[in-house]
Amino acid sequence: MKRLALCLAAALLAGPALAGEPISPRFNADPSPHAFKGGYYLYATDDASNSGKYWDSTTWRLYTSKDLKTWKDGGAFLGVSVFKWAKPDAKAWAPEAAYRDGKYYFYAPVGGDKIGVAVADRPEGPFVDAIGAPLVDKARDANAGAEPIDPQVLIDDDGQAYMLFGTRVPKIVKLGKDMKSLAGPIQDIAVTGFPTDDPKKKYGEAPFLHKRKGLYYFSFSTGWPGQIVYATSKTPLGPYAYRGVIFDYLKISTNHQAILQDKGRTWFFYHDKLLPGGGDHRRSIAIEPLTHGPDGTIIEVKPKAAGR
Ligand code: FUB
Repeated sequence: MKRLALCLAAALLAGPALAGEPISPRFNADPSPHAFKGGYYLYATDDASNSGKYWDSTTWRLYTSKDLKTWKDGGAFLGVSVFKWAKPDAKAWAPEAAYRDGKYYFYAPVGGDKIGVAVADRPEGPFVDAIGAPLVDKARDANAGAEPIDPQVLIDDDGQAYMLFGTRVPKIVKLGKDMKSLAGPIQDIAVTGFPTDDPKKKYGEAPFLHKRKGLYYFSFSTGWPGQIVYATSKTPLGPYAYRGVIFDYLKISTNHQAILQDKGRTWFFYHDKLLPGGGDHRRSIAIEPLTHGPDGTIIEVKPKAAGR
């Protein structure tokens, strides 16, 4: 028994296998995966340093990998303290990162009402506040919505960057070429064609936009608890037409996905209650392959991970 426990611990420390196993023995959530500099960088909410009763961590975590299988813990690489305008105990929620013109940008939801942007020369930092003020501020910006959180950035093929964010009403805004300014109004994203027989099918949080074969895929969680569903459009600003479910409800209150396209393959990142002691505020990130049908439909992801 002791030997089995030791083997399990060693396997976790050595790095989990792909397909549904937690990427780390440490709690983490809200994946933001990127292929940067020939490696993989996964930015995350820190679920190990919160109170266990709420998502009140004030730092973000970074994990790196060469193969998506073995992940190295890069630690608490950044905290809300980098933003001098943030309260010291402001909660650090689902982050995002992007690369442009030799710089790495980190989009940080701070305190539930602001999104900051930090910049670095390397994906692991050190990051500094890029503008000395929030990029989005609920109290300052028209149509920022009730809760400007969960930023996600897509740089389109024509170079235009879009940032999505928001709870209950999805928002999208063009970013300037500098990646640290808004280049237009914050707009609501319209989704049409939700199934009328299921009132729970509506936008909740975790907006994510990816593009495949010229089609824009907008995925999101339907709420608390939430399914991950998706809608498509031929234009980034929408309107989007509902297409179906990517990932079913979890036995925890939040569901939050990210999609990574790299080297001809597509990966679905999510969090769930996967480690002993896991739960609503003690989540773990895992990865599954994502596949499409011949018509572009996304095939629902059904992980076989431990704990399911
Ligand atoms: O981690 C805190 C919040 O939980 C995130 O911002 C949401 O997307 C949900 O996953």
